[in-house]
Amino acid sequence: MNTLDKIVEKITHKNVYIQTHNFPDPDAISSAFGLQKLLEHKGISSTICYKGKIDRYSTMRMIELLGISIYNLDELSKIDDQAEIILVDAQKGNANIIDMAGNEIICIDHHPTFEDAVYRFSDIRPEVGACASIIASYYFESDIPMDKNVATALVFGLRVDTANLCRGLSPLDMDMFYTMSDICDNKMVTSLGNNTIHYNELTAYAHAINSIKVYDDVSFANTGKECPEPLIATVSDFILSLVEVRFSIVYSIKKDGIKLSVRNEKPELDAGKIAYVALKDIGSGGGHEVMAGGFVPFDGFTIDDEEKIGLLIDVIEERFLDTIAHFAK
Ligand SMILES: [Mn+2]
Repeated sequence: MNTLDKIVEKITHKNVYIQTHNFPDPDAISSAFGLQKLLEHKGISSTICYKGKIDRYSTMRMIELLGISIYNLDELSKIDDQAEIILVDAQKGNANIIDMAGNEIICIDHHPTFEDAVYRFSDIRPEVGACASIIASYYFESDIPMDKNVATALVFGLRVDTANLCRGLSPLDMDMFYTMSDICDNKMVTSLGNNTIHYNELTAYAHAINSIKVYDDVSFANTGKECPEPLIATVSDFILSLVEVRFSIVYSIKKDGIKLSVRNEKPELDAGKIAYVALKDIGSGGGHEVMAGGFVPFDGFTIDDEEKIGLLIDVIEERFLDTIAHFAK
């Protein structure tokens, strides 16, 4: 019995929900789209849904060009408590996914598990670079033809999650990339990959470049007020590409606190641990060795109190530098 049959066997409804993590990225959306077509092949219809916003230009463009139907949970009518939900690129109980109405019966993901959850079926492979590769493998395993739009979406998702085949790449990712490159629209994949920055997003880069402070090889940069979360992360990737920077902390001042994105390329440091320790007691932080995030809420003041925010940023910087010095020993 192949994996798709095991999945189908656990579904009892005619229509299921495929839920991605909040603020879905190309990997999450292409995985959901690929799974939707597979289920369709088995006579099961599905609704792809998410919480939050899709605020990257290239992600929106992928959805439009490939004709992907995806719904914000806020625009869907009330969901039945008995609804069947398949989670993709996320796991139950994680901070990046809301608990929607219905039962999470199946989970397909490539993130490490932090909280144990029970599903009727799960395929969780943290060693794989993109969830899109797992979904792609179901097609070849079960000999179901993959259409061009699905291949294009999956290849784009795979490329984004593996930083163009340079980050966390597993043999499965390479295998799927190679196999799908014959099926997908390569010109469109290139175009989606080239057009990743929207004119409006340039201000976040400009703000970060103008505000950057570098201490040895650790940098702090501010993307400006109310910067969307995926963009803070992309700017942090960009800052890390500087030769002089090997540990990057990029932040944005949001309505109720400071949102941070951390990137690390020093093998002796762990970005997740450092963010966790540095922000403990004043906020929260955590993540992987190479990428992490955090949030520090305002304590009794608002986004307009420039002076208090300036002081809070000084505290955050000091805490990061102290924590890095502590772990570098
Ligand atoms: Mn992913």
